[in-house]
Amino acid sequence: MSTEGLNTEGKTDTPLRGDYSRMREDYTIDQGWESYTEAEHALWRQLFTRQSKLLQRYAAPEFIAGIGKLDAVDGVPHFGRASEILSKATGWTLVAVPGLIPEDVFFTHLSERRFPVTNWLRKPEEMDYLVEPDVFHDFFGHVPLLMHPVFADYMQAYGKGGLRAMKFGTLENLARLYWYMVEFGLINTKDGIRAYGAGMLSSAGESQYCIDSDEPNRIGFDLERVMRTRYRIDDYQATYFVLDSYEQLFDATSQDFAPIYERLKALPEFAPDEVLPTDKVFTRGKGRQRAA
Ligand code: HBI
Ligand code: FE
Repeated sequence: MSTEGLNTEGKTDTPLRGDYSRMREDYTIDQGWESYTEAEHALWRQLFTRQSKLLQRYAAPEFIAGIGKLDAVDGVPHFGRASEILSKATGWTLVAVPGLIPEDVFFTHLSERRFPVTNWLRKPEEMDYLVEPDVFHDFFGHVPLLMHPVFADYMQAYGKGGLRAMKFGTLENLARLYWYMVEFGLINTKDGIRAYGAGMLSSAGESQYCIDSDEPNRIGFDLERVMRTRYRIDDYQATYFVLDSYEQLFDATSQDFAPIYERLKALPEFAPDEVLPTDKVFTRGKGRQRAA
């Protein structure tokens, strides 16, 4: 299986850092849990502790509930043991992968309730930012919400939708849905807007930024609006989209996308920082004040 041209999550053809030499046909590998060093387990605990301190203030309650049941505090989690907990909750299991995998392989796993989790951990100097998702991003960021029945159903529906989108050649629209609503999604709660997206909750900076900062827009979720909005991969988001409920996301993704794709092909795309007159605006940002 080749990995060249593996352009995923907006990444260009930078060489992938995982070991793809031993993977199976479906890109899965053995996690190699026995090979993690004590230094890696200590780095995991450091990352886990830092993010956990932020959850009460910034994370959605369903995320907090999920991570609390996954027994991942003491070190890099064992995917087999975590899968036993996860499968009892929602029928999902985790499969170890060497890193980013082709879209069709990724969608196939999701459509069969398997979540691919990278097996390598970042280096200490990458505490605050790394280019490719590592085991901390994938596990701490993505797995807690797979414990939530409605979000778990959404992720399977997303995988099935992805396989269909590839037939229509409309992957870009669906990748935006994943980016904005799986990696960087917000949800409105009785205590205010909270973060549930994997990309923000695995990042100390963005967990706080997405809630506290007056720079970004926060706009009510609308499927076609999200599918038409470009995103950037190398900075905090200019716009975050806000769910009323996870059911809203599941319902939006359970419909037939074909007519939507037809409509979208004829319509213009939006820049990441645009605000439309038709938007349900929670906050209109003042824009990114990048350090000069
Ligand atoms: N591969 N391992 C892994 N993890 C991802 O999150 C992932 C991927 N490949 C493709 C991909 N995400 C994105 O292109 C999604 O939009 C499909
Ligand atoms: Fe991710």
